[in-house]
Amino acid sequence: MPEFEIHHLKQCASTNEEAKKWPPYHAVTAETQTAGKGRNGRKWESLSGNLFLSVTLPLPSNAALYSFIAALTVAETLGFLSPRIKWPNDILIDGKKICGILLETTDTTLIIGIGVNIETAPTGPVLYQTTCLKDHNAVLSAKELANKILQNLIFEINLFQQKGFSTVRQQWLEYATGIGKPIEVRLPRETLHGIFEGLDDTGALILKQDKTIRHITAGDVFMI
Ligand code: BT5
Repeated sequence: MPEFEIHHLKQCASTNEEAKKWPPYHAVTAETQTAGKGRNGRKWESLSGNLFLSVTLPLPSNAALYSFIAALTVAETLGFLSPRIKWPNDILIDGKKICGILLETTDTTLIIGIGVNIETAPTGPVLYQTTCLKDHNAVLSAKELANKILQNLIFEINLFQQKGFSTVRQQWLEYATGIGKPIEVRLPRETLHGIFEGLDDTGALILKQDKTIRHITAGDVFMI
């Protein structure tokens, strides 16, 4: 897998949108985003001093699995802060969200967008409590962090391509929060409760309820 060619912008609407203009193996970073995106049309607060990074890869048939590869990559990169992963790909430190990841596709590319709070965590209304590297006295510039994430991403993708999802899944589970515990899963039309049993081989969350086992492919997880 080749190195990423990096493009740095002062400001843009969203690094994911900028990345869509490039072929595979390019990376876009920006100092600020004016329209940072989360999942399902949600907003990503994009204050200056934080990391906004999007990379392009050739569109794989198993694109959804890259969500776990990306989360594992960021968790490994922030390993010195004992991070946890909240399904599928939020990174938490002390139970607070420090990183969000958004996967998008075009006809030919997979875009992985990674936002890490370095200097500031938003204080407004958020789904989940937030934190930033500065809260943990971690001194790392956006550029240094981007370079480390890109290096680790190449490593994890190579590993995945050689060994398959089971290796990623196993490592992901070591970082996962809430395994074996009661959780709430908010879906667009219903809210489910159950025990978080693990991850199946497609990356779906296995939720054990009284009489059923459900495999959830999209939703927001909350610890109870
Ligand atoms: C995500 O969505 O967590 C994916 C965020 C991806 C952001 C990156 S930045 C680079 C690239 N360019 C983009 O435009 N996007 C990607 P989701 O799971 O839907 O979480 C969004 C929710 O997190 C919001 O509704 C808020 O509640 C909360 N939130 C917003 N900004 C945040 C921040 N900076 N830190 C922590 N939580 C935040």
